[in-house]
Amino acid sequence: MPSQPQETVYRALDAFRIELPSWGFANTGTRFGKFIQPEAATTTEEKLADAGQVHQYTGCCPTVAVHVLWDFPEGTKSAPEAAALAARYGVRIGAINPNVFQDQIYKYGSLGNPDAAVRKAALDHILDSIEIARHTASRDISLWFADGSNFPGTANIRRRKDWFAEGLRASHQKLSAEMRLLVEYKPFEPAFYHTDIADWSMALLLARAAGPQARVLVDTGHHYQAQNIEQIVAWLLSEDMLGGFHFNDRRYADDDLTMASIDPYQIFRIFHEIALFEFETGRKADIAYMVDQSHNLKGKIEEMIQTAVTAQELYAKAALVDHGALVRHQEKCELVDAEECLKDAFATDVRPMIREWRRARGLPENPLKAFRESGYVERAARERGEKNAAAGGSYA
Ligand code: RM4
Ligand code: MN
Ligand code: MN
Repeated sequence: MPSQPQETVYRALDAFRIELPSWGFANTGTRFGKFIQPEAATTTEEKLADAGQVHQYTGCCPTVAVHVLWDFPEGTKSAPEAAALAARYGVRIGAINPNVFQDQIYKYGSLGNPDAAVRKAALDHILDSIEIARHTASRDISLWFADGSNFPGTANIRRRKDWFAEGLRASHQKLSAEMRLLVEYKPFEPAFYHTDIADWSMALLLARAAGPQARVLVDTGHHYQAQNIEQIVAWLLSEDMLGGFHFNDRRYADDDLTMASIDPYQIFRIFHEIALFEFETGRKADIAYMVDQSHNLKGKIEEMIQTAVTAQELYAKAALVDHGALVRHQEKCELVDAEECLKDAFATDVRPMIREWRRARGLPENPLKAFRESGYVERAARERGEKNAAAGGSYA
């Protein structure tokens, strides 16, 4: 018979899924160059195969987010093949990420571009992405815009806001009933003076302007230092506007380091706000948990397994908070007791319970070890090494 905390952990983990990014499996770098890993994925098929490995050993990553330009070179035509490949490797295509920041036409923006023809091109690409989502049975269209400006006075901030609202509204009209538009924000980079969707409240206003199926996407790396991210999460939950997360960690800016590698308590506090919301409302928050990191030195698949396992641990810890006691302590302003509810749960070593859960679900107790023993990395390095070396590490 599982003990009561054990049952809580089982229930939490049975319900927890986290989506992997296809772009996290290919060689990427910093703006100074790339360090090549011979085993990294070189094609969409290889990205899906590698993501399938993470799911096989952790059991909690059944879907893979894709970037249209990088994974669907022929747009909608590539969709059936990608969906079939995903199935072959035991995963499904998850969120569709339009790419309206790479083409030359987007030099001065996409939906916020002063040129109506460019705005239309961006909108058309988003509409194509929605079409792709229909083919892949994906629920979420995940929108991140690089739009902004670099010097004061060079862009009409108000007009661009209106163009964004217009473009998002037009995109929303094409959604099927079960789809969602997720609007991501980011304070700076690549634009360094103003970014059109710079924070959660701008994303919230634009999501509201877009229509009832639009929500806000919180990328944990997209905040200023010291910003209280869990408060943003609590507010979005209370407004029923939290659509999903891009998890990663950071020390300085949008560093895209491994989730919870720098500050695990941050992710725990986010999960805690969600668990408390679910406890108080009695309903499950409808949130897409996704990873958005593309670290370039650790082994890609190992890093994703590490991420999934850490996410499970922190999610389980948050489930262990004694919510009844916490609410009572909060009401009486018993500050130390209230805070201790969080600290107790965070300090609990959930790993033995998670090992038990894995055993009960037919998963390896130590996913990283099992993956290492499979020899997959060595095989991939042999098969992909030459292709990766030929691609080179330079941007020149
Ligand atoms: C951004 C943001 C988006 C990602 C792009 C490539 O910083 O996090 O989610 O798709 O990078
Ligand atoms: Mn992101
Ligand atoms: Mn980012």
